[in-house]
Amino acid sequence: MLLAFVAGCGASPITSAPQAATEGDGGACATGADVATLPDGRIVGGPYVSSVVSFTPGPGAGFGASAMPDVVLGPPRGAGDQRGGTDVVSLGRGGEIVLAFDGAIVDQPGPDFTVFENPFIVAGTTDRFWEELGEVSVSDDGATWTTFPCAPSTGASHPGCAGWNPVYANPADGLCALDPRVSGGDSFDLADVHVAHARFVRIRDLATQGLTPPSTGFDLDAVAVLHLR
Ligand SMILES: [Ca+2]
Ligand SMILES: [Ca+2]
Repeated sequence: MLLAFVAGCGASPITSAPQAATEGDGGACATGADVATLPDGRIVGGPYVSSVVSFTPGPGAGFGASAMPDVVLGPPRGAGDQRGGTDVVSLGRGGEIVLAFDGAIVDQPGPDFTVFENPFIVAGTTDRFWEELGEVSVSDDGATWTTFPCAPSTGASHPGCAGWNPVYANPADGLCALDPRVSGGDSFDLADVHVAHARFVRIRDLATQGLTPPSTGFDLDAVAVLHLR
C-alpha cells in the first residue's frame, strides 16, 4: 500500500544505506549495448525486465497502472531503508504479474535474481511499512511453474518471499542493482528450487501484509537478473 504514508515518510534520512559498490563490481553494473536509456532517463533492457507477459490486478490495484509497463522495466529506483520508492506498480490484493527478460535466468553460484518492492523501516523502531509480501515463481516455458516456498511470519524476516527488504539501488545513487551486497531487495537462488534455467518470473501478492488496510498489494519496482544468458 502506498498513499497513506506518503506525507510522513518523505524527509527521513537514510542512516544505514550500504556503500556504493567498490571497483571490481563495475563490470556487473556496466551498461552494455543491449541497455537503452530513454529520453526520460529510464534505463531498459539488459539484465532487467524486458516485457510484461501478463498483469492480473487484484482489488486495490491502480497505483502505477497508468505507467505500465515502463514502470517495471529497467533498474530499481529504491529510496533506502527509511523511505519507500514510488516508481512501482501495485498488484492489488492477490494480483499477479508475469515478467520476461532478454534471455534466461540461469543457476550459477549464489542468488540469480533480485525482486525489488518498496518496504521501509520507521526510524527507531523495527516497524516496516509498505511491506506487502509476494510469492515468487519461475518458469522456462511460461506454462509450468516452480514456486519458491514462502511462509510469511509475524517477525521481521520472511525468507523465500519477496517484498520485505528495503531497496537501496537507484540509478542516481551509484549502488549496483546487480550486487545483492548493496542493492537491497529480495534475492532468489534457482538452486533452492532445483531449477537450472528460467525465462519467466511470476509474482503474486499474498494479501497478507500492509499495516494500514486496505492494502493495495505488492508494489513491484523492478527485477534484476544476476545471471543472464
Ligand atoms: Ca544460483
Ligand atoms: Ca509495498
